Amino acid sequence: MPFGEVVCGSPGSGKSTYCYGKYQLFTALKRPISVVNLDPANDALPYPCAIDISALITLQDVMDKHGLGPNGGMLYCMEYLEANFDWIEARLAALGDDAYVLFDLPGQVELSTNHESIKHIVEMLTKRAFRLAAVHLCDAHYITDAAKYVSVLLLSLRAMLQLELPHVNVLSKIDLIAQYGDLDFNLDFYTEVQDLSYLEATLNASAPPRFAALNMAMISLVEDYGLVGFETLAVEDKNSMLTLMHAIDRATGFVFVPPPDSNQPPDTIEQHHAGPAARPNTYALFSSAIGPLKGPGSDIRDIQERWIDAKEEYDAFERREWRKEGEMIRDQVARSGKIRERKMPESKEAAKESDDMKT
Ligand SMILES: Nc1nc2c(ncn2[C@@H]2O[C@H](COP(=O)(O)OP(=O)(O)O)[C@@H](O)[C@H]2O)c(=O)[nH]1
Ligand SMILES: [Mg+2]
Repeated sequence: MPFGEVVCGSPGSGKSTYCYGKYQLFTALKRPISVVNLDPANDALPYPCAIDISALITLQDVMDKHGLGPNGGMLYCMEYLEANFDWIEARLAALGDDAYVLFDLPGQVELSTNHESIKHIVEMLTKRAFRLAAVHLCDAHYITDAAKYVSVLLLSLRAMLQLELPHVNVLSKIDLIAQYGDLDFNLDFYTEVQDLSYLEATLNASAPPRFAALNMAMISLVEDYGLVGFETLAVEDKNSMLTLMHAIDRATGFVFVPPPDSNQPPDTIEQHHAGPAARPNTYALFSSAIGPLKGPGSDIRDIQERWIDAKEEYDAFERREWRKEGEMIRDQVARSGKIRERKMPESKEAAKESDDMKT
């Protein structure tokens, strides 16, 4: 049973960078991963791409052939992909049952909020036993302005209702948040979306009074659903990537899949002969799935400290650690170079000896 993520979000929210970051992380963790580029306008892909929509259709060709602009062309490409679903289906099947697939979507917001093609493609994948989660990236700088924050909440809610997948909303580029000045509230206010009525004063100050009631109605709508919450992401930070990975593994159900070499209590893994993704793991049901997320950066207060309250101290600490690591690697390289030098004369002598033997 393949697992995967539908990575969506507005242009520039960091989707392709995230896919590359996750590719590197999973490769280091020795977890399988394949990235599928579904953005026909993506011409410089940062990651090694398993399937690329450009092999089927490109935005430029569509625009030239049908006289469409970039937005209309993009919708055409998605409809074309939907109509040719067998093209992508065959390529996904070739990745195998234990694949983990990231779908890098185009940034046009309507694709994940009201256009039907992506929704239908997702439905067809789910029917073919794909266990998917939507990972919706929103640039964290929007939370610095109350009105923009409300629009991000509505956008996230709309994407959740449209895609009908387990959904993980993410405030991306959290490492840059301190650049935009002080936040009105602590980070947990924005990520937990608990009591939005506190935004009233700020919203009313920034908009004409007749919009006040509308703003408050929208806020209470989001609160009533109680669905929207956010994880955070700084793509270069390992702890941040790992915490997000755990949250997504819960959403997709991957937490129930034991790693191949895992040391589980006896009789908790059934069907030992089956591939890892096909074995139910009773132990994980009780241990990992319902327990709190653990590890550095899994508490939002840690993230507040890392990226807002004490960013400079942490940055300086990390720079020192990197320097130490760099020096260690340099020493190791120098030492192994010396060892090789010592070995070289021996091997020359050995070569001379064997020449003598031949003559
Ligand atoms: N500082 C920082 N920059 C990021 C992060 N993620 C993405 N970016 C930058 O944001 C820009 C847009 O990213 P990209 O992945 O192309 O966005 P996409 O249009 O959603 O695919 C690029 O310049 C990235 O380097 C992050 O976590 N931190
Ligand atoms: Mg992109």
